[in-house]
Amino acid sequence: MRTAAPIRLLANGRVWSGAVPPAADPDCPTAVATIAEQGGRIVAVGGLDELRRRYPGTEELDFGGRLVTPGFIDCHTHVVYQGNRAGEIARRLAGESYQSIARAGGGILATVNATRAASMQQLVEGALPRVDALLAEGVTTLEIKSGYGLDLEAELRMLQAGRAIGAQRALTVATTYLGAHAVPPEHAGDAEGYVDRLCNELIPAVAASGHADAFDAYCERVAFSAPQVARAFTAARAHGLPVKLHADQLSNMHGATLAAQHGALSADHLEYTDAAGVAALADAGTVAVLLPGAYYFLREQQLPPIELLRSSGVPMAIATDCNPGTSPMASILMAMNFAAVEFGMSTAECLAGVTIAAARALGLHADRGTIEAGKWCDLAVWNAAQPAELVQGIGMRPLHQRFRHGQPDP
Ligand code: DI6
Ligand code: FE
Repeated sequence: MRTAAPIRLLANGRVWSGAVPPAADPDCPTAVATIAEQGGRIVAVGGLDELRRRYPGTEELDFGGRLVTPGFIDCHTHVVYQGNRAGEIARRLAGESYQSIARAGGGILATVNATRAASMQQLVEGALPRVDALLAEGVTTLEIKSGYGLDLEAELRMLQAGRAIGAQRALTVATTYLGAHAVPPEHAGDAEGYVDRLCNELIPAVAASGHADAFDAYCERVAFSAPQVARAFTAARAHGLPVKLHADQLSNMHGATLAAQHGALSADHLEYTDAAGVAALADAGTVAVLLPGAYYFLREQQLPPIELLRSSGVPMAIATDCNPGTSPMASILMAMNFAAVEFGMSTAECLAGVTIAAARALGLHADRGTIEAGKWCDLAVWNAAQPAELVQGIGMRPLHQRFRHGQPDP
């Protein structure tokens, strides 16, 4: 006979559950509560006395009145890559644009060359310091994109590296096949030919491998046009991969509308998205993923339409976009701080942005992103009394402890 897993009471936390939307919860209120955990799941949230009566004789752990939030979710990263592009910062500070560096063979293609030359093990080892920095800030779910391989073998190696990272750390990894990130060198000047290959060979093979949970594309003048992305999205969805889009980052390519038309999980960046794009996102239920690290690092001037997204009820997620070229930032707390300072997002929006909205951007909101019975017991316990401290500070290392599926980090 199998015995049920024991129940544990995680007592005396100052809990921000994330279950109330930011618009209805602008002050991010917390309540002292106890979380009952069994088999990695939350089975109840309530008062300690009540839960002691309901589950007598169970093990108890005391949070000492610390702030407890859902484990953070970084829903847009490129942490798997090889090489570095540190040389580009001097060129950009001297006035060269990101687009012109990309056209001259730098940018994404520079990382593609280094990534193609790396083994799966080298990719994992290269990514782990970045991943560990995110874990040290309470991240329990991490999206990892491919897109620096661009041929079948190298893309599969990147995706498998993502899966291996999820196996080597107490972490859920969602992998995304970023097959339309740049036109690979073999197809230079022939984006259409590459998109044909993507639709006919690469997407079917990657989908069949089971190594990708979603498909992503970069819709930009330096990357792919809206009609090219539309073709790739149609193929991806036909092969069972939900889609996401790097949309309207550097120019208004009507990417938000395109993403919404394809029922995308998320449209990401959105600096140049117009009112029609926001309305399309709202209608489709597509999440807006805001990436203030890239905005900061590229010294962008065009702010994403935050007020319009807010008033239209589009869920807003916040992610690091951790990548070697445009957002070399492995800090989810810094992304939240930038979202507040640069984009004017409220504390409640910043918190929701890295929890429930981020879960939604990955299609994983049914079982993570809030502290509620039935969800995974993924928690971050903070040396803080109130959520605003997490948004306000920079470099403060406020994490006390992380719980993933009910298990505390050692
Ligand atoms: N995400 C991306 O994938 C591109 N920009 C962004 O914000 C390019 C990343 C790179 O330059 O490597
Ligand atoms: Fe990105």
